[in-house]
Amino acid sequence: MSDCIFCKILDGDIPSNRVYEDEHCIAFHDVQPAAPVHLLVIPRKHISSLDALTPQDQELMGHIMTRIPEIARNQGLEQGYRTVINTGEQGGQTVFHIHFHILGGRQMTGL
Ligand code: DGP
Repeated sequence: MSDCIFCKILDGDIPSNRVYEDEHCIAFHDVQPAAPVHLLVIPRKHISSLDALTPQDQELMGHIMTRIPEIARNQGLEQGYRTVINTGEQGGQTVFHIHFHILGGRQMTGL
């Protein structure tokens, strides 16, 4: 998607601080961190949001979910972390390329 910020990050057209990558996904630091450690994990495939998932994406989503603990551990989040997926405007989604937030490095409160 030519106008997608995260596709541009994937292509290297927008710089990012990558901490993980494989053939299906990458993880990088969020530019507006809401916690001492705030990472975003995104699939290489452009999928706009949870709402746009199809059955064909099941394996890809499972792959990302099973990589998250390893990514979090490698960033020192052995004490725990929060994962968030915002969906749609009212869900607080601002970038329409599906992404998993990983937040940690402090006590998470509320929801
Ligand atoms: P959300 O609100 O759930 O759609 O989260 C989008 C996140 O993406 C938000 O926390 C800020 C982050 N973000 C937006 N633009 C960039 C960027 O160019 N680089 C990085 N690293 N993060 C970005």
